[in-house]
Amino acid sequence: MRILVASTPVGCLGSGRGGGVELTAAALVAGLLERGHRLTVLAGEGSRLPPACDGATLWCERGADQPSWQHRPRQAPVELPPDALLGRLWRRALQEQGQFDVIVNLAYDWLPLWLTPHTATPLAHLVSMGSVAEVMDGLIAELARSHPRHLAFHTAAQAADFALQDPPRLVGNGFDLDRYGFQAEPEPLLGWAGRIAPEKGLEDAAAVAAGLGLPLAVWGLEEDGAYARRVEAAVPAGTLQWRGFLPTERLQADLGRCAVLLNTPKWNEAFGNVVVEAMACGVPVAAYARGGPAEIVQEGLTGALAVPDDRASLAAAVLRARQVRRGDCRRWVEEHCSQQAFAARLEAWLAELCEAGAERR
Ligand code: HBI
Repeated sequence: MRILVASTPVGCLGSGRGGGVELTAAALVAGLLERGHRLTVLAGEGSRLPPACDGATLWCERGADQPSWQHRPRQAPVELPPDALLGRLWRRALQEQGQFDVIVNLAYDWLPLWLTPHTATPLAHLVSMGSVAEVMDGLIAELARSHPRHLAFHTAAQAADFALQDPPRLVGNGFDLDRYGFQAEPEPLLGWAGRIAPEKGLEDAAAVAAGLGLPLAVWGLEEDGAYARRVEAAVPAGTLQWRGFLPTERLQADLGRCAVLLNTPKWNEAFGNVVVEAMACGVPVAAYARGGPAEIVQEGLTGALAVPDDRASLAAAVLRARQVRRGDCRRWVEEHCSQQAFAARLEAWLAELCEAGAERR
């Protein structure tokens, strides 16, 4: 198929500002290229794709980032900044749609979803988050009724946030596992990775690490500096080791040295990429039983699940996770989250959508 992938209007690909959707975009493009499809990526100016995506065409548009829905009140209206990147991305997608069999949308935004009944080329929306805004909840519920084939989600926990009539199309996520090295022998070090912002719950991981007397290495883009300072002030000096936002190659080399990764989402994390990245390096995960991570962490096999927001439960989960065989973590990811498995699920979704479209015409 000739596939156009319209990216998120929050940051450009490779900046880290787009969060998990950047990894998803890379795996989606590389995985579908491997299956012989023709890929074009439409993204913000300055976007870069990893080498595995070299076979794809990259179109870039300039413009102002969309404000992230994660940092807006739930009742916030849809806003378009002056010179909006989102408007430019979708002007270009509509202009060029005739060249493509399907357009895959990765933006969690009103405009692309609203356009679904009005395009000649079918739009396929991979919803990247759980419920974060009422206006988006309403539009997703409406689309689930009128155009159910056009929606896919990463996990059942994420899809359960929305009023869907039919069982949701779940595509999980995918990773280029060649980029992650398995490390059999850990150091007495705990790990935490993610955007450093309140919805990610770093304060709980810091408290548990301090309680266990182990250092906590922290990777991720410091989105909220004041929050980071508050977390650091609440634990003994030396507990936290700030490692910054690292490109995958360096992240996985560091991450793999951890005994356990702690995952502490305070929101309904749609998937939880860092959980899979850690397991790909052989690192078991102690996670709150909430959102996507609760479907990825297999209790006793790849890690341990804790009662959400309960630090004592999380500490106990860390001790159970340390007993897990690290090879089982890597094997589970190879079986469920490889780029190849993800691309096969995506192809099935897109092919069915295109066939349905063909019938309708
Ligand atoms: N906000 N408006 C908007 N649009 C997006 O595409 C978007 C977002 N916030 C976060 C986000 N995408 C990605 O970080 C997801 O991977 C979570």
